[in-house]
Amino acid sequence: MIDSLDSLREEMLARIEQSGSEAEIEQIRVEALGRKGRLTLLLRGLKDLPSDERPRVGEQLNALRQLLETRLQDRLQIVKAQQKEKALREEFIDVTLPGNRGESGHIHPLTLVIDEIIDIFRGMGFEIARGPDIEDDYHNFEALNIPKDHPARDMQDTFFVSDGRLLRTHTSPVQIRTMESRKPPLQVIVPGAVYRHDDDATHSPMFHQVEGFMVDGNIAFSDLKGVLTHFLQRMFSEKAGVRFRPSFFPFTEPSAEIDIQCVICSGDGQAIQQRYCRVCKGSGWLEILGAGMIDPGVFKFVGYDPERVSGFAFGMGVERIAMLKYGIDDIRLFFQNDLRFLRQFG
Ligand code: FA5
Repeated sequence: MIDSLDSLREEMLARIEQSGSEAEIEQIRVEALGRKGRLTLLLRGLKDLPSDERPRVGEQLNALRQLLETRLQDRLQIVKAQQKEKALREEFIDVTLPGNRGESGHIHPLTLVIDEIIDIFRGMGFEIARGPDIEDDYHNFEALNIPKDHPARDMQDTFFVSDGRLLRTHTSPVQIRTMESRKPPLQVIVPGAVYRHDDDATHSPMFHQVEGFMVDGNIAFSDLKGVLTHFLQRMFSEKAGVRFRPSFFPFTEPSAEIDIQCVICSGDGQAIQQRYCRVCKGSGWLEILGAGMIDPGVFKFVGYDPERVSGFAFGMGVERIAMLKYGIDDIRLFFQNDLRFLRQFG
């Protein structure tokens, strides 16, 4: 009995010493001191010993139990401390390392330009209206003085949807929708997407326009000229020359196209360093918007009396303005989502 006690002590103390986890320590404790543990069984066997040996052996067994309990407890403290230290080492955060900077997006150049246009017109007292991208024939054409079979319909190659509806080819239908629901005085701009069957370096099947119109008792062509000249000089340069040329739109009379002096070659026509200017094609001028006095026929469609009200309207291509402002010579760059292009506007 005493021999087996000695070898049990040696074995258990060695195993406790080598144990490396809480689970392992618990396993040793159960094996030695659990209900069916080796030491427990020895303690139970005491009663079978001759009575004169019992006190001595009992004393030794109890001493061993106490020793094992103490060592197990000590080992548990050490293992826990080691684990904590290991976890702290592994979880160490070096706060001096440079962080991973999240990439932040920025506003698309077309949105920048639309916002700037809106800002300038707001400063002149214009309010903003919107209309549907899917239009009916009446608002996109008929009420703008473009009857069916009118050759002016060919000016804008149209995408038709079902039920005779179409993707609006310009923002002018919002003129009609606004005048149908409201009375003058009106001073409104309409930014929005428009669609045409067009696709090359200067034409996109989806592009943006900003429509503008002013209607009141006594609006004259000089008002149109003043508003647009102010807008163009704010948008480009105080010194930029502005030119009004006679033109034709079915919904305005008289009509004009407005040119601005080329911002790339400063109206010289000869490109920077004596080369031909690609943007204005050597003319020194760039067409930037269409405009005119609202045709009396249009007023009749919306129930206004052309004898009592007059007004002007204009429509500009946003991409065209952005191309001029930033010196971009291919409209498709705006829609290709090439980050190298877009980042330049951050
Ligand atoms: C119109 O769309 C008229 N509604 C403008 C207007 C409004 C005139 C009110 C009078 C009164 P136009 O088809 O010219 O007009 O288009 C206006 C501008 O849109 C053009 O000057 C051009 O800058 C731009 N544009 C036209 N087609 C495209 C296209 N496919 N891609 C990009 N821009 C275009």
